[in-house]
Amino acid sequence: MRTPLIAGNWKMNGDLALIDEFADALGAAALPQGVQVALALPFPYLSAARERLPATVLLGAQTLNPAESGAFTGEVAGSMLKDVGMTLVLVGHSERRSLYGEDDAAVLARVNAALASGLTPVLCIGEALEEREAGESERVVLGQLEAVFSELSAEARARLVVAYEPVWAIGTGRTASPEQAQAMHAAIRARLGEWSASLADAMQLLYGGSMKAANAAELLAQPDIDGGLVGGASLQVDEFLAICQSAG
Ligand code: G2H
Repeated sequence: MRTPLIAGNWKMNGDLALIDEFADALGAAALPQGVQVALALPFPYLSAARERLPATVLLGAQTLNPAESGAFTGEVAGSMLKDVGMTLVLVGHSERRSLYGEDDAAVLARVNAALASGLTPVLCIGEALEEREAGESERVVLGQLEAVFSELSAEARARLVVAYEPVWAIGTGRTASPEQAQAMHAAIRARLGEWSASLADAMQLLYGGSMKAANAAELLAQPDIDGGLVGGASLQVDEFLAICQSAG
């Protein structure tokens, strides 16, 4: 059985007051047994969040630079994230791909940097609306998966988490139906199975794209959906906790 994982992605939102709100609520509320809970936060808040949030809440960043160190003004290395207690990092989020030009090669370099620093890369893949409408969804999504997985060793592949985030459902309020999401998750798992049955069996596959308390249970009930990558709804602690409860 795969452990469910609910990961909040605050994007460029939040402040210290919100971290304190989460610290109070996540400390007091019994998080559901057997559910991993994680938050991917803006860089400036990572250390404070690690100090204030319970150790059971995994923390991470939303991107990293592929280099180990050096003259890369404004950038952050994986080792720095590790140094301040991070356990995971998002890689290849569609906003990084579309707004900052991160192509498959850039995504692979970041996955490798995360792995080299001992972080869990949460690899985000997903198709745009035009690609879905053209019947290209599976080709695009599996292509993004292959661009990374085909370059990794068997040992490295097993250390990733994959998040399927249809771009047309991100921040739009438009969610993939449970059937649409399940179909793509099943296709991703089947492709992973071509590398290794045990890899496919163990891989945590998250759904992302306007997941909220009202639709989480139905999505999470799908056999190949093991959790969620939650954007907007992760900024309200009650909403986020309700999603975590639905995963239990
Ligand atoms: C997809 C998701 C979280 P939202 O980007 O990564 O955001 O839940 O706001 O659609």
